Amino acid sequence: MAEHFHLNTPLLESVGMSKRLGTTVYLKMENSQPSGSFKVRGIGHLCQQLAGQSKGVVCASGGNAGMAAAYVARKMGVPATVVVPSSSPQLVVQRLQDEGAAVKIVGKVWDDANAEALRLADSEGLTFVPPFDHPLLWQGHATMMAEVAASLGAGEKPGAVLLSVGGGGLLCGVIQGLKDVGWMDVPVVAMETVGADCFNAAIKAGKMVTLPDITSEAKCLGAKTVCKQAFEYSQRSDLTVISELVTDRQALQAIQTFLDEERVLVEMACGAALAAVYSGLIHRLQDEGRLPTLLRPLLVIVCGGSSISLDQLTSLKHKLHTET
Ligand code: PLV
Repeated sequence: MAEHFHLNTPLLESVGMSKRLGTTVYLKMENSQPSGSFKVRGIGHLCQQLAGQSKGVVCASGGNAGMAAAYVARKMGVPATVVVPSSSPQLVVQRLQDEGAAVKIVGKVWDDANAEALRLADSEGLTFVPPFDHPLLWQGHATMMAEVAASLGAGEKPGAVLLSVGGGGLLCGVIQGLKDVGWMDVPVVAMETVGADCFNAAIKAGKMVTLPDITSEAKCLGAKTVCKQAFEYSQRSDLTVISELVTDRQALQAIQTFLDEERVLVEMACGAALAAVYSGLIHRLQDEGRLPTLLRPLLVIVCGGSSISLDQLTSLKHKLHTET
């Protein structure tokens, strides 16, 4: 079996973003992973540890964790079942099936699908693959930061890391990776969309909270409750985690600008992070003194995502411009 399933992804300099921010912006191109997102790092690692002798894996997903589970399971020769909520577009269901997974559509949002996946794991004896809440996932995601450190070379260190938060697995993995390479003092800007903002809501409340519903179009950020480890990191005084929100419209605008400037199409979950640069939020954080004015290079995790196509982009444009 392969040593691992993920690739060492390119670290690209973005001319357009660098020009906007007045500092170098690096893009960690996780969209170019097999299965289309960073998820294969953590899920590959978890499955190697837990699913070797498995009669099958089951994963509940907004889409991308499922894509990674299906890919890894196919490579391991193990059957995969992916449970998605009805909010996942048909194109995601199709891509999961093309990847060889059996797909079940259960419930309205990810939390509903997850309850069904847990039930199936129990009743069918399948290995449960969580999309964001497991130390093995964070360990797998952490490899991203070791790669960035190697690509940047000695002496160069990012001024901040920009990423998206759904259930918080990527955040936990990146923080773990920052620890591993000795960059604990690097602030992390954690982005969500309004309506898929469980991390921001927990920070505001000062405790873990469960959102009543997911109303954002960034369905892959749509966990109602953030994982406990992510919340705990946000409360620590030796780490800087800045939680911010953008609207769906800003995330959509960011996808389009990114497509134009970088010629890469990513989904809304990723657009949330990109929007921090394009909407001027990073500048605002600098003005407010929450990020240094003379920022060292900004590292953007381009988390990717399969839940997008030109048709899907067009339908999002119609939906978000006519609704309000
Ligand atoms: N998506 C999860 C959880 O959905 C999933 O099942 O695929 N960027 C992309 C493209 C993602 O797919 C996700 C998570 C994230 C960012 C956020 O990662 P997290 O959940 O580890 O914070 C409900």
